[in-house]
Amino acid sequence: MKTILITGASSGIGYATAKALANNNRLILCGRRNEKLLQLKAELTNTECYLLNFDVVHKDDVFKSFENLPKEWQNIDVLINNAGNAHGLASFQDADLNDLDAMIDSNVKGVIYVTKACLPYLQNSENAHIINISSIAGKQAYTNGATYCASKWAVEALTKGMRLDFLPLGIKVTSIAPGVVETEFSLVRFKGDTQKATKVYEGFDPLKAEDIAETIAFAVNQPKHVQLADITILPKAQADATTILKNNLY
Ligand code: 8X3
Repeated sequence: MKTILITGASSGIGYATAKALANNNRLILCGRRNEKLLQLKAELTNTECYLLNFDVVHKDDVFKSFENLPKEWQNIDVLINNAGNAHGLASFQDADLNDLDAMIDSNVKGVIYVTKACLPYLQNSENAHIINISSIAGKQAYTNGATYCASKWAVEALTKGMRLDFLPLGIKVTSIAPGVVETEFSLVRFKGDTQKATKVYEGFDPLKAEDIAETIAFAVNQPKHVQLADITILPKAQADATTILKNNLY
C-alpha cells in the first residue's frame, strides 16, 4: 500500500487516476474545486483519502497545504503532477498574453511548486516516485500552440533534470506524454465553446482519461528497481501531434 498524491484530481485524467489507484493505496487528492474532491472522496468508499484544496499556481497556498499535512499523511510515496491546462489555440502574434501566462503558471511553475513542496515528504520513502504528466506537445511543436508546447517541453526538461538530480535520493521520475485524450481539456482550451471542443474528438476514437490512468497505474506498480522513464501514448488514429486519421474505417 502506497500513499499517492495526485494534483488536478477533481476532473479528467486526475479523477480517473484516483479511481484506478483506489482500493490498494491511500490517496491525497488535490484540486481547485473542493466540492468535486468531496464527491470523489465519497465515491472511493474503500480508500483512505485526504483532501488538499489549492490551485498549483498559488505558491503560498501550495506550500501551506503541505506544511499543514497531518502527521499520518506526511510520508508520501508517489507524487503525480497532473494539474495543467491549455488556454486558447492561437498564433503567437494573436495569442492573449494572459492565456500564455496562465499556461506557464499552471503547467511549469505549478509542477515546480508542488514538487518542491512535496519533496521533504517523499524523501523518506523507499518507493519514492514522481510522475509528470507531459504531452505529445512536449515533443513536437505545432501551429497555434507555441506556448502550450513550450510549457510541456519544460515538463520534459524538468523530468529529465529531476531524474538526474534525484538519482542519489533514490527517487524515480517518469514522464507520461499523451496525445489526444477526451476530457474537459478542449473545453478549457476553447473557453467553453462546446462546438469547437467536440470537433477535436470527432471522427476517430480518442484516448479516454481511463487509458492514461491505466498507464499511470502501470508505472506506479513497477517493481522497486524498475524506473519507466518516458511513455508516449497516442490513440490508434494519431501518428504524431498533428496527424490524425479521421472518418476512416479500419
Ligand atoms: C494535449 C494534447 O494534442 O492538444 O496535451 O497537444 S494536444
